Amino acid sequence: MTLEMKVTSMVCEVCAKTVTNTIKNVDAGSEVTIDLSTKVVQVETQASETAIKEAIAAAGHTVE
Ligand SMILES: [Cu+2]
Repeated sequence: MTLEMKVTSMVCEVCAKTVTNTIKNVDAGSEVTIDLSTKVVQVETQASETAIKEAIAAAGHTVE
């Protein structure tokens, strides 16, 4: 399924990379697309939205 969420704390490429790696730690087969200008993160994954949001929050980012 495709999930879409906003990670409002991302400000640069390093943040985007952190978020991407965090999501891939939850589901290595996921596809992550990040638009830094809108802070929208799209994830094609088998993992649950809750699991991904919790992992992003645990990495120190703010997810809506
Ligand atoms: Cu950053």
